Amino acid sequence: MGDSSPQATSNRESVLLVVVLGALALVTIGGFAWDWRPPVAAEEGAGIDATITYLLIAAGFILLVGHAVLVWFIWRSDRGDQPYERPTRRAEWIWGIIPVLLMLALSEAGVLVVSGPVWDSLYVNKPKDPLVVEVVGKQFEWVMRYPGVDGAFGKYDWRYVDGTDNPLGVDEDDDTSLDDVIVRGKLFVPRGRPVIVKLRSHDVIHCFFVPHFRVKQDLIPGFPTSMRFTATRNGVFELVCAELCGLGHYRMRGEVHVVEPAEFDRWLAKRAKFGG
Ligand SMILES: [Cu+2]
Repeated sequence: MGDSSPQATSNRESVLLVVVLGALALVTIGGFAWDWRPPVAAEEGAGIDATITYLLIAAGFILLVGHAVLVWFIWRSDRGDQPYERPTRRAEWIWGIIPVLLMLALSEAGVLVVSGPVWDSLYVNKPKDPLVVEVVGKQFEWVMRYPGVDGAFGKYDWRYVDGTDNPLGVDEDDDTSLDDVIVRGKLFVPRGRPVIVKLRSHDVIHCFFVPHFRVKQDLIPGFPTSMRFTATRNGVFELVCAELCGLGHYRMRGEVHVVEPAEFDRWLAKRAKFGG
């Protein structure tokens, strides 16, 4: 028969705890080693990646240190059947506050410092000569609209929506809409030029997600919003809806085509205008 004294049982439990927490630590470290992100294809991507990496390392560090301290405390306070001695009130306060301050510095202040520059480039600084394009999410497709040479988008109204000829409900009596260009499923953008994407939803909540650009923005019905990116590599990138939006959610995919600026101009000029 094995030793079944309280001391031996609690030692066995401590060993088991160390094994479980050790396995957890290995999984955490493995998560860092495996690079699951697709290669970046937008200027802002590097800053967003830095923020994600920082958060993972900070959270992983806190997890590992927290568990190491936990194991140490359990080990240290394992006195068999001796009564528990409560530390002083002062010691409890000090050792309660120090981790809180450390976590605040790591998670809040650290993120502000690391993500500050990319936040500015996404939300504060005005981009130079941006291309403005409208992207509308609807069950279950992406519809893009370019403003044409006048640089203005025509008005739209839900009463004019027609699934085949006018998916966005653009008002044909508005002169600024005549040169608008509407494209379904494919977003063409020039390489190296900032793109402002005006986003709105036609029906339910969707989410504009281009993994290679590290951009993801929800589209809430009734609340038009916008986001921006500057593509750095030519190619075709996946555009997906990252918000469960109905039975056809899985097929709500599009393509982002990044091409040279001259090629983009040629492509846009060849598209049919809304006014015919
Ligand atoms: Cu969707």
